Amino acid sequence: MRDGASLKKSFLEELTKAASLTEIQQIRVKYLGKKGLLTSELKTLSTLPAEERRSFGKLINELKELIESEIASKESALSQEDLRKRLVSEAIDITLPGKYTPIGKEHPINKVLREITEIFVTMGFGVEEGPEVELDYYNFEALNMPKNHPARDMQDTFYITEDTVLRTHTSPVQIRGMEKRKPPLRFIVPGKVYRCDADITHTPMFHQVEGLMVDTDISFSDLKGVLEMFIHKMFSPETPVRFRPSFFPFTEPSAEVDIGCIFCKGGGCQVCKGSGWLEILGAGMVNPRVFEMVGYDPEVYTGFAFGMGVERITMLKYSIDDIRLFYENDIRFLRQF
Ligand code: FA5
Repeated sequence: MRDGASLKKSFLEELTKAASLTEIQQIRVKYLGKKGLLTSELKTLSTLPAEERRSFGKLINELKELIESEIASKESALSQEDLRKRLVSEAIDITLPGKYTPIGKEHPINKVLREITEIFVTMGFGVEEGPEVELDYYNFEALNMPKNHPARDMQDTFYITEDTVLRTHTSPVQIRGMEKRKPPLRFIVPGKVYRCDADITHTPMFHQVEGLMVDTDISFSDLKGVLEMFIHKMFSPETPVRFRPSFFPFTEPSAEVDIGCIFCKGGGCQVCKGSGWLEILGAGMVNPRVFEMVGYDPEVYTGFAFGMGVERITMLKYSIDDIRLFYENDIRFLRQF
């Protein structure tokens, strides 16, 4: 090496070519590392005649300083360049208009389901769920509708197999709930149900909320009290309520419950077909046959049950005249609630 010129030359050439911090690091190791070129030269110092040592040592030191300072300035130049490139590529144009991300809303049916649930929960009712693909036994048989019972025709059923259906109502969860525990009990069942049915007031999938209360001394007046309280909270405290005799195989006696037409206030209009009343749910005292099916003694226990259509209640609450609007997913319609 002696004058260090060739080492300096090759170092400077390599450094000029280096395009990344990693390459610079490799050059540093090559020259200044433990086994680096300059380090090996330094090791030869002790073998030199005394008169040469001083000047050679000086040369090595100068080279070392040069290499270090060249590397440092190249490193800083590269980082600056890096930063400049990043600033350009990540630049944000703050004058561009913002991107609009629409915020979703709760579906009106879910909103009303939640409101119904909250009202019953404040009255001490629990909340139960059951399967939507249901056994014929729970959907019909245990509800006092044996095979070939004419009442089965009241609901147009989607059959999956001979013994499995898409549940046509939430009433099978009455049976499942009673099988699970002993009275006293009171719960509601919000959920989806299915019927082969479609027009402006019917859809193949809709929602019901079932209610069941069983104890040793439940009477029809308890049913009236609970439902009146629910209707007054759901609509308004002045809403008139009427119970009309009806028939369901799983309740006896049975009733259909009407509220005073909220459109014409009872005067008679197209919606209530001139009657001044609108039907909102079916209800009744639990048929003793149903208690027998779940092993409750009908001599000891009485109870009431009811089932309401959630779409129907939502349509009345918000004056909507076509049930299909709920399921067309027109955002302009859904945003209104
Ligand atoms: C029943 O489903 C009984 N399980 C209700 C019941 C429960 C009675 C407990 C007694 C004791 P119904 O078939 O009437 O009853 O249906 C109840 C409500 O569901 C109806 O008042 C109506 O609001 C709604 N409904 C029925 N079919 C459809 C449909 N295709 N689309 C939307 N709503 C419907």
